[in-house]
Amino acid sequence: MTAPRTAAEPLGSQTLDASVLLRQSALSADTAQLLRDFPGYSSQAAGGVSSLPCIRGLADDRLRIEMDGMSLLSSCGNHMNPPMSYIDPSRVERVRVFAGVVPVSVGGDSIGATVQVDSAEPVFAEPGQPARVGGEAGASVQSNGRGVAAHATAHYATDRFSLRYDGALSQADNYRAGGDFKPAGPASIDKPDQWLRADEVGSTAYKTRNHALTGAWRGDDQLVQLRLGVQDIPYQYYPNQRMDMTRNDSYHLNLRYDGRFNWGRLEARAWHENTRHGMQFGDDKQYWYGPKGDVPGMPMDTRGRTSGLRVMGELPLSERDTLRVGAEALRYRLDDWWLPSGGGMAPNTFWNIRDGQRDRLDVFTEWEARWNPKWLTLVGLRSANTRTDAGPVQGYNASYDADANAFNARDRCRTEVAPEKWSS
Ligand SMILES: [Cu+2]
Repeated sequence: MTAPRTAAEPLGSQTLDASVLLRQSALSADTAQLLRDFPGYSSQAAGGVSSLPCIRGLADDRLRIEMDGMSLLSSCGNHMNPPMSYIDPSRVERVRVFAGVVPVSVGGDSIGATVQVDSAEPVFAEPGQPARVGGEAGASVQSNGRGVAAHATAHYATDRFSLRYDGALSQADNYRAGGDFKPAGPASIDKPDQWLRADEVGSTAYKTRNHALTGAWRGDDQLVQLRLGVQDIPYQYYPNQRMDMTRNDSYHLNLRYDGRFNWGRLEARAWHENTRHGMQFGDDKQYWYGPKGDVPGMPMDTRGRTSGLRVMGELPLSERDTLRVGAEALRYRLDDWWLPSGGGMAPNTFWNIRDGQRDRLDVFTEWEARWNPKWLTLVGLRSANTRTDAGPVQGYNASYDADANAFNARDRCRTEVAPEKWSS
C-alpha cells in the first residue's frame, strides 16, 4: 500500500517506529544508538549507556531532547548523564527527529535539532470486552564484555483504565578491543590487583536499572496519564574522562492530559525530575593521590531538579488551516559540590554551583496551511524568556579566594528575552 507521507508526519521530521526500534534495541544498551540510521546523526562515545547525540554537527546541549515530553538537561558538569541515558532502549516505542529548522511548537531552548523519545502509549480494552492482561519479557547477552540485559513489562487494562509496569536491567564488564593494543598490566599504580588484559579497554563497565509505573484513564474524548519512573546507575565508567560515575539516582513524575473538544485539541503536561549524581575515580583509575599517597580520590556531587509545565491548544480553523497556541514553563535547580578529600583539596567543601537557577517561560503560536498534498506552509513565532541566577561559590581553601570573591561580588542574576521566529 502506498500513500503520501506528507499527511502523516509533522513538517521537517523523521520517525523510527517500533519495528525498527525492536531490532536496534537488541544491539546496544545505549538509547542514543537507536538514532544511528538517521541521516546526519552521529554520537560521541562516552560511557556504555550514555553517548552524546550529535545531529548535523550540533551535539549535546545544542539539541533539545524530550523524553516522554519532558525536556531534560545533563546535570553532571561532564555530561555523563545525557537525557537519553534515562530510558532503557527496550522501552522506546517511537523516536522522532526534527533536524534543521524546527517548528516553534516542538523547538525552543536549542539551536539544533529536537529529538523526541517516547515510550509506549497506554493500551485499553475495547468497550464491552474483558480486561486485557499481557506482558513481554526479553533478554540479550553479549560475549564481549559479558554484557547482559533483561527487560519485562506487564499491563492490565479495562476500557477506561490502564496500568503498566516496565522494568529493565543492563550491565557489562570492560569490553575487549579487536586485538592487543597495549601491554597487559595493573589498571593504575595503586591497584596492582586490578589487572587489565592487553586487549581490554579499561573503564568501560557499567550497570543500570530502570523501573516505570504508568496509570492511565480514558474518557470518551480525554486521556489522563501519570507515570512514575525511577532509574539508578550504580556505576558507569568512562574511558575518555578523568573521572567515573559512581552513582546516578533519578526519579520523575510525569502527568499528561490529552483532550478533544469541538474547538480542537488540548495537550497539557506537568512533570518533575530529580537527579542525584556522584563522580569519583572508579575501579580502573588511580584512587590515592598526593605526595604521600594519602588523599582518597576526589568526590564530586551534583543534584539537579527540573519541573516543567506545557500547555498547547491545536485549533483546526478549516480543512486547510491549523492554528497552534502554547506556553511552556521550565524551572531548573542545580547544586554542584565537591567534598574535601585532603591535600590541596581541603579543608572546605568546594561549592562549584550553589543554588543554581534557570527558569524559562516560552509562549508560541504557529499557523499551518496545507494548500494541497504537495505544498504546506508553516509560520511560527516563539518568545523565550530565560532567567538564571546562582548563589555564592567557595573553594577548598584560601588559595581559591581571589576567584571566588570576584564571582561572589558580582550580580549573578541574568535575564534574556529572545523571540525565535520561523517560516517555511
Ligand atoms: Cu559526572
